[in-house]
Amino acid sequence: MDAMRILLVDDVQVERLQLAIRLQRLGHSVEAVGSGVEAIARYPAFEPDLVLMDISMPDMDGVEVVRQLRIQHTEWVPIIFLSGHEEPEMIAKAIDMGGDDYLVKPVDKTVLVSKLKAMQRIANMRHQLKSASEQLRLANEKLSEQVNEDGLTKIANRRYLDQKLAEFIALHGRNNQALTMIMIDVDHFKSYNDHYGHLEGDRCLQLVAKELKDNFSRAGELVARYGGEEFVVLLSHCEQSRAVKECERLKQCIESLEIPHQYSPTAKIITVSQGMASWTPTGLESPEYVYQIVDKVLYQAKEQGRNCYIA
Ligand code: GH3
Ligand code: MG
Ligand code: MG
Ligand code: MG
Repeated sequence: MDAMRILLVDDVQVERLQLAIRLQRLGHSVEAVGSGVEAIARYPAFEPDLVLMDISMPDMDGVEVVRQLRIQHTEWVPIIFLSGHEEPEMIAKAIDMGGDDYLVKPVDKTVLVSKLKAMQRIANMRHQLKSASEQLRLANEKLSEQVNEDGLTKIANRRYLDQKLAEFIALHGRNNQALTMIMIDVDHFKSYNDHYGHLEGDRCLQLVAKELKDNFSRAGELVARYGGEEFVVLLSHCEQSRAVKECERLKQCIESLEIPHQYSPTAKIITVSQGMASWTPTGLESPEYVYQIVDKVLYQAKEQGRNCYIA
């Protein structure tokens, strides 16, 4: 039998010590207390796998102690009552009040060992269930993160962006506050792929995404991969004048990566073009509508020669 942590409660010292010694000889670690009040106090820190609870005790009887333990601790721990009485009504009442089993004193050694075994089986099952549900919880957490994450760049994906944009529009509409969207497109990226290979292209997108994420990581800022080599930065409570500065900062931080792009007619490094819009939403704009507007502005930035932003 695996060792259990057993909380033993009995007001009669001799009986308590005798039983404690027997349990210890069976290999269990025992915390023996002489009253219900002590039992309730010791229970949380001791974290028992099993409670053996005398029923007849002067200050608070065992049935009441168990009732309180069951209320205070939602996590189920098996409890076996100990009593000199073997009337069926007594047993029924004890189990009704939250006990899992009942042992008549003086406790027969064979019966004790087998009942401990039964409780241990249940306790083991409980541990397994607990760790399985913890694993499930972690897996679910990871899954819900992945649902919102772009696989290549590990930043927010389009799905998450759509959702957040709708929320931002509603919130800024309600609060009458300015919202900024910057749509970013990597310049001459097709030729980057063509010359450096698709894998290098992927690596380049990862670097650009990380740079954006590192630079726009404050509360109310969101960086997402819109698709392909296009990214979006959303800036909460951000008006035109600040937004222009953010575009300039963004331009410089991508330049500062100095990712060589020998075949770019714009510069010999990777650059981006940006289309930006700052406005106070009515709250009724659809995300699609906003993307369309900002995409048109981005197109103008491309027309103007790239590595620039248009507001
Ligand atoms: P422009 O300056 O006008 O934006 O030119 P461009 O070449 O960047 O634009 P275009 O739309 O012609 O090309 C975008 C390229 O981005 C084509 C596509 O293969 C590449 N691309 C899109 N997604 C990925 C990706 O996940 N990985 C890699 N390596 N390339 C991608
Ligand atoms: Mg007693
Ligand atoms: Mg593009
Ligand atoms: Mg491009």
